[in-house]
Amino acid sequence: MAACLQNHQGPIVVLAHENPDGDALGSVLGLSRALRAIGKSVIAPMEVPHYLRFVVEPGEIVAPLSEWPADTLVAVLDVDNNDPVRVAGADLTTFSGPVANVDHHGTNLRRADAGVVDPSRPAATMIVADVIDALGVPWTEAIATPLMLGLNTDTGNFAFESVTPETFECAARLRAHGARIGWLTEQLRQKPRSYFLLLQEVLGTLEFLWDGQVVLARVDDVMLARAGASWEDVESYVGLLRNAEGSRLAVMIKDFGDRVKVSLRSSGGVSAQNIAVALGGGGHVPAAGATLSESYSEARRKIDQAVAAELSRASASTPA
Ligand SMILES: [Mn+2]
Repeated sequence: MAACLQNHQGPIVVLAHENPDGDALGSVLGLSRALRAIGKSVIAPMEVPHYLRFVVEPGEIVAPLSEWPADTLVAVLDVDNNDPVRVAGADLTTFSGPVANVDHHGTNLRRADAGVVDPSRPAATMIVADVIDALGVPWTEAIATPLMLGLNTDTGNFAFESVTPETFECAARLRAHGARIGWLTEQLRQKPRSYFLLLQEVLGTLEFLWDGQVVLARVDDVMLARAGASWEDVESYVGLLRNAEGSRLAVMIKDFGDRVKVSLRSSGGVSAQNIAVALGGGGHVPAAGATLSESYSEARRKIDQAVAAELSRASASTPA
């Protein structure tokens, strides 16, 4: 991977997955800064979400590309290059040059001209750190900080089961190189005023169902308008609901009028995935979602049915 980047003389376009998170942006910034430090011409196109803009320096991220510069090498980070629909920043299906890939998703098909795919790493930035070592780029705080951002966000602040001893070793290394972990944490905790104003609206819809096993809330664009909020503000609410003591299922419903989108988080033997699948959606056992093309009241009836079915399945298979 390092040799491929090192030997390429033309521009290097660095891409990550759609709906970029801290690991996607951290990987792109860390690798871009390292490659620029050794004189490479780097183009990093991405639509950076509002809550991550604090870490981006002016000019280093550009708008999505509409055409490919001549003699380009593409480095695809934190997503499989064989899944071009999920790759954002440029249309990879129209690219015929060399592609390098760094990813930590187990589903990666491992077909690239160069690459490192390691699902044992809880963040892609851990692999990028190894690539930077192999490139021999001198470490700086500006390179270490975005890599720490990826570690921090993909491990839920070093709190998930995916954290390994190597995760802490990598964090220690980045910290030794000056990674600003306190600043990152402080910035990531900041929420815009609209987040709180919308939360106030959403909490007004809160329902504790099934003796508190299910926590449900709803949001629509009237609430959004009153709070001056965007749909991005809604994303973290389902994670807040799942912290309700005694709950096994959090349900966040986005009501778009003619359709609804349901986000589900489950624990304690309940499968969010089963409910999502019953509603025509999908996802993982602890986190899943579905979109229903009907009004809230129609959709709500189906959601309640699917929840009831899953709760009775879960209590039958896991005796209290
Ligand atoms: Mn990741």
